[in-house]
This record gives sequence, structure tokens and C-alpha cells, in this order.
Amino acid sequence: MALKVYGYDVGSPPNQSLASGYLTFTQGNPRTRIVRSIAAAQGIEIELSESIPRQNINRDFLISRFPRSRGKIPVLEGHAVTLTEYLAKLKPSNLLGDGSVEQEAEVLSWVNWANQELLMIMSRWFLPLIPGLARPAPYNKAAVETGKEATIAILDIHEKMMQRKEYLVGDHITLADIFVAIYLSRGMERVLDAEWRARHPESMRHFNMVANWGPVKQAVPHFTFIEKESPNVDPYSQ
Ligand SMILES: N[C@@H](CCC(=O)N[C@@H](CS)C(=O)NCC(=O)O)C(=O)O
Repeated sequence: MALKVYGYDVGSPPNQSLASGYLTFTQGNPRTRIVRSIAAAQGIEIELSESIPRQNINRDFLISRFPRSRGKIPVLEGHAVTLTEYLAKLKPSNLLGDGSVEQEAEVLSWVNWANQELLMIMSRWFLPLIPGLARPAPYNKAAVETGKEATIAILDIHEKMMQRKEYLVGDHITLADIFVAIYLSRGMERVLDAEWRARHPESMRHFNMVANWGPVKQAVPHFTFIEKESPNVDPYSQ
């Protein structure tokens, strides 16, 4: 029986970009995409039940059924980190490293960094700039600017760390690679534009390696990239 996961990922048709006006916030939730990629890697069937908290789609249901989620996705019976760890352990795999406690700790340290630092810092830049939400993130010009500076700084450190690194941990793709790459793709949808990508070849090499890995490709056939970063203006001001 398929595991039921609440989240959203409608996917995107090939050759569509932000410029064409196709992309909305409802395109694909990164945490849901990570769960789907790991389930694909493990050959575990997932039934995705649509829940889009920032569009108020099934948010009340989530809050009543899973109060700990506070209406946030994805949900199985836990949050994204425990859910992916659970999937990684359901069948033997290298998703948590080579089986040693040392590698598992290293993988989980990357996952926690991606979840709590990378995505949180990036979202201070891109989230308030997303138009068309029923529950938008609050906009403050100075806060977006500070979020941009913090994002650029943390990603510059990441670029240096990626030099000579194929996989983040050990000799295989692990949860660490999947979390970092898919969260980075969230930034590339809105703010990390063509110029940024050209200036971060090591991060892009790692991202492309993960994006082209079979299970990720199966879960997310097409990532969307912005050409020019979204300007720092309130998308709800007009
Ligand atoms: N700790 C949770 C956080 C989940 C989370 O923040 N999900 C975001 C989408 S990536 C969400 O549902 N946001 C809607 C909201 O803040 O209302 C996890 O790691 O799964």
C-alpha cells in the first residue's frame, strides 16, 4: 500500500520559465520534492495528497489532523527530516551513508543545516517576493535586502566547500546531496539568477549531478530557473 504524504508538486512542463509567467508558488514544494525523490530511490510508492498551506488549500485539515505540523508540509506522521530518514531506513540503501554511525551523523548534520540554515536564510530573500499567495509572507524591503546579503554569504561559503567534492558524504548520493540540491533549486526559481549560477560553478556542478540522478529526475523531471533575479519590491503593493 502506498504511503500517504500531504504536500504538493504539480511539476512543470519542459521549457517553461518564470519569464513565461507559468510559475506560481504552487509549482512544487521543495520538501515534498525531496520526499518524492527519496521514495523513488527506495522504490517506495507514495500517494501525494495535495495540501498548499500558503494558498489555504487543505491547511485547516492538516492542522486538525496533524496539530504538530502547524499546517506545514510535508506530513506523513512527522516532518520532512524524520519522514525522509524513515524512508531511507525502510529498505537498505546508501541514503544515510555507508552504514556507519559516523557517516549517518555527517549526513544528518548536512540535512539539518540545509533545513534550518540554508532554506531558512534563502526564504528571507525569495519568500516575500512570491506573488499570488493567499497567505503571503510579510514584506519588508530592508529585511529582504538583509536576507539577500545573508543568502549570498552562506552560498559563497558553500561554493568554497564544494570544491573537489563530488558527494557531500562518502562515495554515494545521500540525503545530504538531495536536501542541499533541491533547496538550492528553490532559490534558483526566484532569485539565484543566470549571473549567480555562472559565478558558482562548483555548486552548480553538484546541483546538476543530483538533478540528473535517476530518482530525482523521476520525482522532478524539470527544474525551473529564473534568468534575472526578482526585484526587491512588494508583489502585493499594486
Ligand atoms: N519543520 C518542518 C517545516 C515545514 C515547513 O516549513 N514547510 C513549509 C513549506 S517548505 C510550509 O508548509 N509553509 C507554510 C506555512 O508556513 O504556513 C519540516 O522540516 O518539515
